[in-house]
Amino acid sequence: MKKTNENVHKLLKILNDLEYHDGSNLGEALGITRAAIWKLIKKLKAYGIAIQSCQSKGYRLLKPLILLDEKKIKAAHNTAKMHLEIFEKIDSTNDYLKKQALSMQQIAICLAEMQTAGKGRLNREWYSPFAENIYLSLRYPLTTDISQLNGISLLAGLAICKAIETLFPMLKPHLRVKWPNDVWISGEKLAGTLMEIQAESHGNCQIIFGIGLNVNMQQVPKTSITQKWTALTKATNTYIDRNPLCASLITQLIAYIERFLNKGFKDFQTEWKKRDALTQRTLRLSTGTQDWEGDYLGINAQGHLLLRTRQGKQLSFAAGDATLLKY
Ligand code: BT5
Repeated sequence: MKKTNENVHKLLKILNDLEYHDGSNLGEALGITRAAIWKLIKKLKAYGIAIQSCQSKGYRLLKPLILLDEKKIKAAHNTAKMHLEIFEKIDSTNDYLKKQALSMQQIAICLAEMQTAGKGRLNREWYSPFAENIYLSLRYPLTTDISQLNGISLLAGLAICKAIETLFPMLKPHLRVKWPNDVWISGEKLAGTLMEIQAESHGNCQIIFGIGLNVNMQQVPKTSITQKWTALTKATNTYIDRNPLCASLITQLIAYIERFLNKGFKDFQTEWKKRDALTQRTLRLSTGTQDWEGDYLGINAQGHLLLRTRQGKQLSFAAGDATLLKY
């Protein structure tokens, strides 16, 4: 686990013009040796960054690459209330916040350029390549009793949609939430969320929202993602600076949590319905121990999924995986 090296920031700022830069000139600009530049380049290549090396001309970045930048992300927020950390490489941003014992009064945010053990639900893997996507966790201290938090995990997907459409209004008609924790564009997974709760002995609890949002990812090794996926770059046809998006995600997530604390999940039901990817679909619901098939009837005021089975029985589920069936 380490914070992003300042020299990596400086080097990429120069290479972002996609022109060749000679090792000695780069060394001069950064105040380090040519050998140190070579080492940085080697590290970036090992992270999967496409850099062309040419003995006579130097180094050239093949695609633009803007790193996460604390100043840009913080500029949009009241930072007194917030503790923000950005890592170059970490196991899991959610796990990091779970291990930290920060003041209960502060909202804590952890971002990383890459995760080596990014996780989904039920210990599934979250594929997290370097500097392509957003891996963000936000911890929010609560004094609410856990029994009052029904449905809160569904907020993250709604907040992601809102954050994206604020910056990319043309995507609004295409963004969908898929119960319980996905954001989809055209039936492909754009983002996944993982909510974890830690209860404290004196009745307080910490809630950690983890967001994995595909931004500039274009290709993945064959076996790393086991379902259809997409990324914002595909939907917008541009390279996207992740910094304004991170700021927007933080703003919206905090706003949605605070609205939930004031009004409860009921207040989000209409919004969920508008964005629901499962409306009028037939699906298979797997709980891990059993599978059910039937018609989707929406979600209830607790955020539970409602299903009418083929036998006409109505069931509600607090957790599970939903798969669309084509009939
Ligand atoms: C999720 O789980 O969708 C929750 C993902 C949460 C990831 C964030 S990243 C920041 C924070 N820190 C963490 O360690 N985690 C959170 P689930 O519904 O179980 O979906 C997992 C499945 O999604 C995998 O089995 C793959 O099929 C698929 N998947 C993995 N990586 C993906 C990616 N980058 N894009 C789309 N799908 C992916």
